[in-house]
Amino acid sequence: MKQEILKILKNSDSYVSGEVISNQLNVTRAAVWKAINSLRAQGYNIVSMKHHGYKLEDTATVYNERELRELMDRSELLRNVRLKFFGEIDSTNLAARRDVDKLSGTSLYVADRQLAGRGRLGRTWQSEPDNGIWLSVMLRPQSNPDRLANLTLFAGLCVQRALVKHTGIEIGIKWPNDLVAMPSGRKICGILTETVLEDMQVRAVIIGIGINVNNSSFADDIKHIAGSLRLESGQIYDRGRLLIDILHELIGNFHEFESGLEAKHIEPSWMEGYRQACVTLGRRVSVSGGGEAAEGLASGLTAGGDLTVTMDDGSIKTCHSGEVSVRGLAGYI
Ligand code: BT5
Repeated sequence: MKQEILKILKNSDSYVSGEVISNQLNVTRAAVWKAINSLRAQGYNIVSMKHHGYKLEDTATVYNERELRELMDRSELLRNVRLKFFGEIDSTNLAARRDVDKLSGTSLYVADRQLAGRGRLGRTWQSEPDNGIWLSVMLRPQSNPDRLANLTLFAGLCVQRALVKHTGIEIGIKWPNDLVAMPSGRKICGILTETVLEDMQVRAVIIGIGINVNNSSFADDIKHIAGSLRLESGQIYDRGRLLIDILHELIGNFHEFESGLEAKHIEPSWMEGYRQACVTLGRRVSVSGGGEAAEGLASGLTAGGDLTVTMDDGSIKTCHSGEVSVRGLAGYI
């Protein structure tokens, strides 16, 4: 019944009386009142006025499975994508992993809060409720695993494009795939891509994306590096609509990524776009991983997405994402 009441309220610009709703649904006024209260508890902003009835003010702050499903169903591209929404979960990447053998096709996992959000190299991702987009997309590309090495860069580029289009904020990519607001250099988004293999064949790829959207503050240990879309622009964003734009960019362009995989040794066409968005290139960096950190200049990006660094001793180091940590010397970038 809640679903039907929402439909009635969404279709009306003005107040709808309890009597009209109860007649239309053939239920008592008390039942309508109870359902309205339960919808309010779920975050729907339903106002009531004596002698006029109920009105749904806006759904921008509502972030749940019902609203997301409705938005996805309006899109031809997303209609057939499976959605699992969690108020709370350990990690959306782990939720996807648990489904690898159970489901086929493209699936989306979204949570309002993660209790064990994961970063790369065993690090943690802080995922407080109400303000962020914590999502994982599970895709099933037909490819050989080493060809997928730069998927994580491609995902970063897609999310960067969607965020720039949606918010107008200047956002750059810190190699390999942190999205940072410019010029502050604060980290708005992190991406964790995992490949699930079976007999050296790709069973699934899970692209986990964490975006600080409406956060107004952060825990002490990350407050010097973290930023949010809201802190950059002063605006509050509708997480559902933003998420849909991200999916359009990512899933909509995935065939471009896959077709680039066929052309062996040839740089994929999207790589130039990545280079342009990458704020690490041309900066001094410190490279660490399996040894002492050393400094140099981030000088280029290979067709496979590796970062080349001209070290201060004149040698050239090729950095693979996941194996090294590249820290900018001027702030976080
Ligand atoms: C990342 O790792 O940036 C990848 C983060 C991926 C998170 C998504 S959320 C949905 C999906 N499910 C998951 O469990 N994970 C994915 P890395 O480059 O290792 O960065 C981690 C570091 O970023 C931490 O060590 C902190 O310094 C910092 N950090 C943690 N939480 C942050 C936040 N909310 N905003 C900005 N920085 C944060």
